[in-house]
Amino acid sequence: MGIEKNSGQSTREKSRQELKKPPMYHVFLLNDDYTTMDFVVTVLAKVFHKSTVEATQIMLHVHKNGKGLAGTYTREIAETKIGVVHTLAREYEFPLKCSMEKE
Ligand code: TYC
Repeated sequence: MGIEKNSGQSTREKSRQELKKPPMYHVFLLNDDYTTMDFVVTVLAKVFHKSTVEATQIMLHVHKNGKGLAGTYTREIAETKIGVVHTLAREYEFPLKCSMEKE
């Protein structure tokens, strides 16, 4: 807060750092034998903002193939989403897990 130091850059100029897009991370849901299909669809809808149709498609893809993409985010957001999913899963006593991979 308060008076900013003048960096010597005009308002129009942006540093290389500011222009660079942040690294992005894919968040994957992993299959298991115990988490209910309904719970996975609810998680995809509430945490990853998927429609019921898309959430169901992703859940069935994970069920058949072992893992599936839930979304792609900056590192902090990806880590937060994974934390939310793992906390919810623990609360409801499901072993549902997520993983993340740099894009
Ligand atoms: N395989 C689970 C079942 O048959 C369903 C499931 C789907 C679990 C996706 C996890 O990420 C998952 N109840």
